[in-house]
Amino acid sequence: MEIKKSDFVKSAVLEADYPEQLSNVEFAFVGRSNVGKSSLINSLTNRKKMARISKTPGRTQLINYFIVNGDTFLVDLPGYGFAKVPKAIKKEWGSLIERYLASKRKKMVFVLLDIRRVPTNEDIEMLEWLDYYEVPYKIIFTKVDKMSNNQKFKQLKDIKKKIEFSNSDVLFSSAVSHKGREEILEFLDEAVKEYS
Ligand SMILES: Nc1nc2c(ncn2[C@@H]2O[C@H](COP(=O)(O)OP(=O)(O)OP(=O)(O)O)[C@@H](O)[C@H]2O)c(=O)[nH]1
Ligand SMILES: [Mg+2]
Repeated sequence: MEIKKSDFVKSAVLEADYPEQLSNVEFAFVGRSNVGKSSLINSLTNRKKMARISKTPGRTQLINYFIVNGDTFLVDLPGYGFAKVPKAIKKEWGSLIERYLASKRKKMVFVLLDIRRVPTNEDIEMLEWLDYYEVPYKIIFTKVDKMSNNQKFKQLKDIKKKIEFSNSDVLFSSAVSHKGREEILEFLDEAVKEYS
């Protein structure tokens, strides 16, 4: 997929706020705060700040909808894993994400994992949630520019002690060097065909 045009659509909390579904499947990005969700959306769309314009500072946790090529939504979901967040906010985050996952929308989720970190319990819970709600997902390892190939393969071995996957089944990305961008765009094309 070549992304020729992209725009911010709206922020949403409740399902009633989500924009009306398009015929194409939508792609949501989940992962720890700081893993690079917004940066990846900006990299894919070639927009420097699009996924940030709508970023509300402070406590508000919103689902941000973007549309690409007029026919496909990219959905930026709020990150998890902030150590200092009060319990009430964590609960709010949980309901927001769960409502989205449980919704009947045709969706495919990208789970972003920082290649330099071993997945946390929250990452593992996210994968279990996706299985539970039967949402198709794909793992993308981010920030690969921070590691050499050797380090990368060693790190993948450690990560596999926590979660199961095969190297050929996951994607790799750098929002800095744009490595992996083409593969992800190709994947979007295939997924639109498969899931729409
Ligand atoms: N080196 C490197 N830095 C990255 C990459 N992707 C993101 N970053 C940096 O990581 C930080 C967090 O990126 P964001 O895109 O804001 O992360 P996020 O997942 O959207 O975070 P939340 O919105 O808080 O959930 C920023 O300083 C980015 O510049 C990458 O591929 N390589
Ligand atoms: Mg973000």
